[in-house]
Amino acid sequence: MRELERKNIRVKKSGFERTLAVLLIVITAVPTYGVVYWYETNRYPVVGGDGGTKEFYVTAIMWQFYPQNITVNKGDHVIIHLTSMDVQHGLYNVQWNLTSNVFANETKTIAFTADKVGVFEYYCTYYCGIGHFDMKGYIKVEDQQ
Ligand SMILES: [Cu+2]
Repeated sequence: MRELERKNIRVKKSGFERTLAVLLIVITAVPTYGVVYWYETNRYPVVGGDGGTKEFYVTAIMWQFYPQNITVNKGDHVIIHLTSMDVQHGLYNVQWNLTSNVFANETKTIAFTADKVGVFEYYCTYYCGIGHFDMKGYIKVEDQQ
């Protein structure tokens, strides 16, 4: 091969080789992305709280909340510190009437008692770009009984 290159002879790659190269990239990239995405949206960074208190940091960034899912137990006092990484974002949840509004690099804290069991959605209330209407997060409240 090197000998051929030195003699300035072009080694042609077949279409099959190119297809194989692209396929290998796809085969390795897709699961990597999947694992990273799953990890980022499913870890529960409980940063504090003892007994009946659970405390979370939630980051709003175009156009997602990280972590997207948080899990608590019924009866927990939940504290959420919401931070925006880029532009203005809002937060609204109908079950506990949670409202918040954060500018870039601002953090605000909301708190409530998780007195209902189920999966509850909250969403961004401030138009922040094309993905705004899909910007949602979920609070899962589990019954301990
Ligand atoms: Cu938004």
